[in-house]
Amino acid sequence: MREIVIGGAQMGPIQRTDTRAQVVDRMLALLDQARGAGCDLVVFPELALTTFFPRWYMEDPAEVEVWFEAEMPNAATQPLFDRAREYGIAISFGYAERTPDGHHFNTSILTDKAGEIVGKYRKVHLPGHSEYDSDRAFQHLEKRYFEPGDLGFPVWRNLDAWMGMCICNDRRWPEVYRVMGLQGAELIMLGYNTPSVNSQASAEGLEKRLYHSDLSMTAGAYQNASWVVGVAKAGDEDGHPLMAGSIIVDPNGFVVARAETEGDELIVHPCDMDLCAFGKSTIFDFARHRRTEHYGRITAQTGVEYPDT
Ligand code: CDT
Repeated sequence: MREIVIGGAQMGPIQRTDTRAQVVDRMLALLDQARGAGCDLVVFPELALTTFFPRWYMEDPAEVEVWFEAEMPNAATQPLFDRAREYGIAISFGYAERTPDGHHFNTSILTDKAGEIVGKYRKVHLPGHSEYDSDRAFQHLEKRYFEPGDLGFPVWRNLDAWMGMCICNDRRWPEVYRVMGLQGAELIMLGYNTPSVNSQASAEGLEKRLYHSDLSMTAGAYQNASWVVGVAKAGDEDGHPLMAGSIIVDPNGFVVARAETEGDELIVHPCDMDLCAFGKSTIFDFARHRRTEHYGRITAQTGVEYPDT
């Protein structure tokens, strides 16, 4: 048995005026809880350090830059790395990254139990648009503020398991899980900020969004015989609701832990990485059953191309 006790550290809303220090204090409180629960690894959401700023249209580059981190760790996040190292807990969290040569990515990092960064992922599937869209009820400007990730979907050996990451909208694309599955991923971690609808206004709309989130992650887990941990930033950010629904999914596609609130909440499950073995060796024995000669379209084209009639 290779058990990793995993904590999904869902975060409630972060308002535009909240400081990094306030947010890191909340993350430290979740890390304290995780220590009490015996966690080996804690997964925080996408863009965990700030409000989901891509909802705001900004033209002034200086106004944009304040949401980005030029280094990691930095003064604001060092306490998180220090506490994680003290507790011997590996962590993963998302943030907006500005590289030394001026590139901007929606990034997440993974540490080992000594607080050293062992993995970095930059979000590949950027939803939304890049210019102000007056037809939209709300803006979603990830394409304006970020470049598509340039690191692919690597996996790393950490805590005696193969681990990979993706971010939010990535979770809806089966290719993402498969590329990591083809590298033996046993655990896929992701954070998300998914715009929602007020549950009082539309319970049905919220139910559908939660279902699609579950469906994407449970399918990715089952079809690649991998654990999947999906962690939300949730609740009302300056009048903009984000859905919750953080889950831990086992390699058979079953949800084994689920958040019940829209606030800061830790979900925990002891995840045995050896549970991946049966699916990987039998049901989805890729080497024996995959027929790549028929999959060319997956990488050769993006949009739909109908056959000539
Ligand atoms: N952050 C993120 O990727 N959110 C998307 C919603 C985009 S709606 C324009 C998601 O797939 O959850």
